[in-house]
Amino acid sequence: MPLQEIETNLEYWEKAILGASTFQELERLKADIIGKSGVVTSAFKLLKGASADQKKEFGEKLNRVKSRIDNALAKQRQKLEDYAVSEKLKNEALDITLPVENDHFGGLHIITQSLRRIRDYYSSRGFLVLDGPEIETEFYNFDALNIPKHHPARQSHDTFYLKGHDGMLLRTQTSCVQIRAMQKYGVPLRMVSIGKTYRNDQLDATHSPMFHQIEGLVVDTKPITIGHLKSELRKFLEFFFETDSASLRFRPSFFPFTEPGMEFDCRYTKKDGKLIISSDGDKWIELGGAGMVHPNVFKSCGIEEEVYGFAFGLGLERIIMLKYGITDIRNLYDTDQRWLRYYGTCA
Ligand code: FA5
Repeated sequence: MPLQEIETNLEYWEKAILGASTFQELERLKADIIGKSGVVTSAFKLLKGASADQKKEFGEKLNRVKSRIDNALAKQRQKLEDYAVSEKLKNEALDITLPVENDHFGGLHIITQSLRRIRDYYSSRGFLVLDGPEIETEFYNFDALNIPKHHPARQSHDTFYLKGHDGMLLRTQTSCVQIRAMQKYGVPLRMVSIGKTYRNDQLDATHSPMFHQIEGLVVDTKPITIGHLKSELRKFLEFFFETDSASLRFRPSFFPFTEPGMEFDCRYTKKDGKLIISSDGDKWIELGGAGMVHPNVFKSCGIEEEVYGFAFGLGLERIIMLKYGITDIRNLYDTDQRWLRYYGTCA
């Protein structure tokens, strides 16, 4: 094809390229115009026998034509690719309005369900429901709780310390939130905190290196007694275990942040292999620790006036296990769908 004809055809070819609706059409046009035996390629070949001046003049013109064809091809290729992607996305989009094929919906884990129930219970009774950091300082986890350095109680909590961060640790108890709360809100105060705690305990049927604790604290300038503590714990256990008669007993124990300190047990009975919390029970089961707040704890929170208070702490997993007859704490962290479904965690 003579060069003049090539130049006149240029716009026509560009239009054809930019109108191509498939990759095949585009490839065919490319082959016809600039492919091995395409018209433009053939015209280049004709230049071989031309004079130097002709080579220069026609060569430049042909190069210009080729470059416009290349541009048009690239532009249309991009357009077709974009279109293909958007079509693919459109076709692959999830239509969430379609009915699901089975009825296995997700659900809240039994720990989350219990945690929320307990928070709602305390919040409806006027307690502040607070959270604290899981990465704590030695001050909040130990010092302020009257557990000085080298005190044996520090060793009894097998603590995870943070490498390279002096004095930072994963909290071993939620009692640190007591301190933060007294510092922030002062007295009077009624608070609970439920959250994760960590200890370097060997994983077995009743111990996990990560578990949840429930912490409660009531402080006032008016006298508060062990009687108040006992009544508060009884109310909570009746609520949690859904019984109208829980019976509690205290046994002396030692927590450096309480004076006196005690552990509390609850009466239970076994019926058809299930444990029932009831004041008619003939056995006792240990549930947690409690006591009257030690004066040194008030001091470390900057409280100088005469105040009274009690505190208690228990393990969430342990009371869930008792309530639902779960014999191995590890089941709570496994992802066995049948187990989860059985305990109402997924439908
Ligand atoms: C404490 O941690 C005290 N801070 C509780 C307290 C609060 C006492 C306020 C007095 C006043 P203790 O180390 O006993 O106490 O732990 C409390 C509960 O956490 C235990 O009764 C148990 O139910 C649970 N617990 C402890 N270690 C583990 C573990 N490794 N796995 C699961 N639960 C655990």
